Amino acid sequence: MTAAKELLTALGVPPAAYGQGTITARSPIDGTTLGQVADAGAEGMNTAIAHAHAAFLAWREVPAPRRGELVRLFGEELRAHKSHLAALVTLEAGKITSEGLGEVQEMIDICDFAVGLSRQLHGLTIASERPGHRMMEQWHPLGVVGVISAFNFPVAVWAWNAALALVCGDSVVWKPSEKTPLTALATQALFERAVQRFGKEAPPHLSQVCNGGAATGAALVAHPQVALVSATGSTRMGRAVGPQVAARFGRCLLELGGNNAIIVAPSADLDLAVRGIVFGAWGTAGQRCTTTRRVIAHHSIHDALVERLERARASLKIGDPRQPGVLVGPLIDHAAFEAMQQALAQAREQGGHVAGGARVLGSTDPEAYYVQPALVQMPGQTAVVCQETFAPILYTLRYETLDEAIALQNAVPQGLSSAIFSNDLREAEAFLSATGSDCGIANVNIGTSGAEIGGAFGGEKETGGGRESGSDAWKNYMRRATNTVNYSRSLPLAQGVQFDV
Ligand code: UN1
Repeated sequence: MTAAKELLTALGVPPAAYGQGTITARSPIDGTTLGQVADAGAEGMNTAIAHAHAAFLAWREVPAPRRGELVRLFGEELRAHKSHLAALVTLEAGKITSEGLGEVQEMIDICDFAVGLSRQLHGLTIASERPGHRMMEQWHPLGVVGVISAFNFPVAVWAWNAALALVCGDSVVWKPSEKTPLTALATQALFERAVQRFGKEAPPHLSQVCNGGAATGAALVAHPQVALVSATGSTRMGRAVGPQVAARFGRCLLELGGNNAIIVAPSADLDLAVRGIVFGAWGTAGQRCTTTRRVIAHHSIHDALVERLERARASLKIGDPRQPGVLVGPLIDHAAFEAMQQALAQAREQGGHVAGGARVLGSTDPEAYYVQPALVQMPGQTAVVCQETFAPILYTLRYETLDEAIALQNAVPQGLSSAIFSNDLREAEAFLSATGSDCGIANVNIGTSGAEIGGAFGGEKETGGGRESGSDAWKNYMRRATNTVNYSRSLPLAQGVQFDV
């Protein structure tokens, strides 16, 4: 409690903001209560959206490079408070220290990206078929952007959305995970500081946070004035959100479950592969949507690889994520632990050989859920392997031909991230080709997690199809207008249509 209070105070959050309310923030490190936060509820959410819409109407008139200046100032606040916010991420989400810092670094990086972008929000000029005409497209601000984020990246994923939305001229309403309300309050406080420094051009309520449960989120999803709902979480959540937003013809950006595989080919550099797999599978306690959940290894190197992975697995340091040398911190809560145990039981039933997976440190930390990472050799890609379990479980499979490996990699419902370790150019390129990996992210000789913000992030199939952060993902946050201007003295019709008046 004290540590959280110190951090929140340093980050500018007054104690009253986390002194009472129905949402309890707990640290997965030891189960202690960090604070109580109020649930905005549907009413609070609707009020926030009305305010956000008014803010949007003002903000869209501020020139984009000037909007970028606000995001630049926010990036400065993040730089200045990086260690405090990172420590709070560690406390509330259970990430190891370097990953907490990495998460805040992703926020800083997307701010930098968005600042540059604020001078590059460009449309095309397109050849018109009519003489004396010019055709072009413009990108205009879209409206209120709703962001629903998950506990595992409690602040970075919001920042990917908010930094872009703000330079694009939108306002933002954020519904964070109920499991991580405090990091959201802290981020909001830093944003408010940036607004103060920026001055009056920023309307009030430009970016707001509404903590809350299902009813609060549902109000955001249902509201006709929320032009875009960007939601990160489980496929189950996306299945509920997507159709509701579609029913009101709103826009959705979904970033849902992954079931990411690494193919290890005979020519692979096994040192690299082991390093990539160990971090990808067991780092972050398996709680990234980009976590490596499957290894598909060529039969000629399978046993050697598994042996090395098992050695690495057994030597990983599990425990308090603030301690140096720890790679595997706690699972977020008891439900996550139960889900992991259930998946391991199913894996055994389906013919798997399980190493690890047991609870540890239960006697010293009875209210925290630390587990040994699990390595599970499977006889085939059974039902349990096809589902995403948000825990450090790695399934291994064998293959004979690359076609077979790619078919296995693609034969799951999710399509987020994927990788091949191979020093054979033909294999690597085949994996990246149209007939290769069907994922939104496909890598060669690096793991499945830890994507940089400069690329578009997201995936296909049950991952939801959304793309956020880099590349041209900004287009999600704007509306496109096609404009044709006639500067001639006649009115020719398109497609050569003639008519007389
Ligand atoms: C997530 O787990 O929701 O690629 C996002 C990565 C991070 C983002 C993960 N940059 O692992």
